[in-house]
Amino acid sequence: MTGEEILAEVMNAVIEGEEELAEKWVQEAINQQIDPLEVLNNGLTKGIEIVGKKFADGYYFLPDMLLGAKAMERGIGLLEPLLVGEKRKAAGKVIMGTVEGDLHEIGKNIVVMMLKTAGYQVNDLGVDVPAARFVEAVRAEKPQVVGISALLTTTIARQQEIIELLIEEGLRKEVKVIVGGAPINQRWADEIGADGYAEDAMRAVDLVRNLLKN
Ligand code: B1M
Repeated sequence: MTGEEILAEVMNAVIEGEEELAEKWVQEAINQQIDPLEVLNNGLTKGIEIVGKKFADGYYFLPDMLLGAKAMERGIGLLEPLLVGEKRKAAGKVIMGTVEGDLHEIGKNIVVMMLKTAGYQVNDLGVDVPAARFVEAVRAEKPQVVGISALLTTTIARQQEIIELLIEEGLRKEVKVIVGGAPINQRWADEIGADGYAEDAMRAVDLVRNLLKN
């Protein structure tokens, strides 16, 4: 089997929501020494994007989306140790979470994983995180960066709420704020006064690196 065929099987396992097949084919990709990032981007992520499209088009329902997410998470579980590698001295501290009312975590988890790979210490607050919890974590843990993920057009306003609360509490100058998630763009980031926006996990790492240089 070629690498491309294996990646297609990984993608199909996510589309079909087959956790065990996702594990089988990701393991096969690892055995064939396919770059783990390629398995993530051209196998698992491609699959979940198609799941999202089928949902938007009315062919898939919520349980199908959930099964796709579970298959993707199983695959990521196998890739994570290969991507994160050994622990190094922390390059900086980042707090990350998905906003209140939003349960989407796969993208945020990938950003967390990539930041750890790049040597950052990351405290992942999880999903459905209230603004006050972000602010409390900034106060208590003094990170250099706080990352806020949102995947729903109905929850992106929460990113702004967190920035406003940081201002109110006198903490805004203490921390850089980055935002991301499928509905987010640079214009929104500028509008709410974030320090940066990243379209994907690799760019999020570059963004953090650049912000901490200045
Ligand atoms: Co939902 N969902 N979902 N969902 N879901 C979307 C987002 C949607 C676009 C599907 C669609 O209609 N096509 C749609 C949102 C529409 C909108 O608001 N515009 C949607 C909807 C409507 C919903 C529900 C409301 C459905 C319902 O109940 N009727 C519901 C909401 C629940 C809630 O949150 N309160 C819901 C539920 C779910 C599941 C729970 C079933 C599941 C999530 C499971 C989980 O996360 N454990 C789910 C899934 C899987 C999806 C899709 C299919 C995939 C999301 C994903 O994981 N993508 C999604 C469709 C899609 O996005 N194409 C969809 C893969 C991931 C790698 O990409 O998350 O974009 P992404 O992350 C990227 C970048 O965005 C970026 O880097 C990541 C990696 O490269 N990034 C950052 C993300 N965060 C960042 C932070 C940063 C920087 C970069 O700095 C801080």
